[in-house]
Amino acid sequence: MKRQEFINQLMERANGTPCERGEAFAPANIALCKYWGKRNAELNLPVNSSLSISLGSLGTRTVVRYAECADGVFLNGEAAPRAFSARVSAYLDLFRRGRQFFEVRTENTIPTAAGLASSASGFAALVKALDELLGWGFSLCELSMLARVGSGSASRSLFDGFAVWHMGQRADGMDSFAEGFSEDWKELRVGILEVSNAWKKVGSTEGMNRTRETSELFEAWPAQAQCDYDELRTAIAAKDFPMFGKTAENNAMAMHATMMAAWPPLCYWLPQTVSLMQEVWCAREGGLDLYFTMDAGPNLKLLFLEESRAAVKALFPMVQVVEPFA
Ligand code: 2P0
Repeated sequence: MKRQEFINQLMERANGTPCERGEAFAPANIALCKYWGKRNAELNLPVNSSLSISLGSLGTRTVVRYAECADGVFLNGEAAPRAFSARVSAYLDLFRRGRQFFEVRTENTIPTAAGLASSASGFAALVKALDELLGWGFSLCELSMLARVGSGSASRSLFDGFAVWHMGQRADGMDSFAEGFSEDWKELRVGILEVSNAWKKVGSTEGMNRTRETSELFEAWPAQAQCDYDELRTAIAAKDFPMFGKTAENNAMAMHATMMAAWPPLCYWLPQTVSLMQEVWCAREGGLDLYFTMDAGPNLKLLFLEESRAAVKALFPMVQVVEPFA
């Protein structure tokens, strides 16, 4: 099935009222059980379910209006880089009626493309804004499927707190959507350690495809991810922080292992990434309840509880602490 057919199928359910403009915010999300590998690249259907935590007020705010004779895409107040605009316009193509154009103004409160999941908050904010502008009146489940087509991880950015993205089984992707879940964890903290905010050389889409096609270790990934997904759900329900942290960190390391075994090899880490990881391990040996996760980039996201905040701050003075359930 083509992307356009999938969208058309969903659009048959639209029944809202259009507006002159649409505006929305969506949070960035950090996967604790990662999405890595597609069973269908056209529809962004994953080989495993994933689970994430959203970052509260860190994310993307987007305003969409109609434009006269061409799309205008703006990022943080300036004309967006060509690759960024092209990706947004290609996505808008899925929804245009005739010669219809859009102005998209998007502001990020997180570095773009530094592995801080800004394509996730970007596409999630865009579909929410389009829902208002074009009057679809969709549910969050339906919006998550639209966001998924833009970028897989965007499906999870429709929600605050914890979210799961069900991989689904159907070939048409109609059962591959995300949803929030009711558990919260007030004491949970995410600490962002930025190593670099440079644009990455190999994007996630290419990275995933290369890993799936060439990495011997990838065969083991879907089963491990399913296992980690189940353990994280159990750890969250029981508020078992050591189990939660260990599972998330191990899941991230396993994902990176699959990439390193790809050809050409794929390593998103920089020397400073590795030294920060070693500092975390050393602090943990010293009794600090501290774990990390990492996405397709060099930055670390620390996982800890409020009670460890002072110790974490002392160890990493540059850490940006996020309270996901504030
Ligand atoms: C995640 N990542 O679960 C994983 C962990 C990166 C590492 O989802 O090809 O930008 O647009 O569907 O969503 C990044 O992948 O990829 C990502 P596409 P996306 O957050």
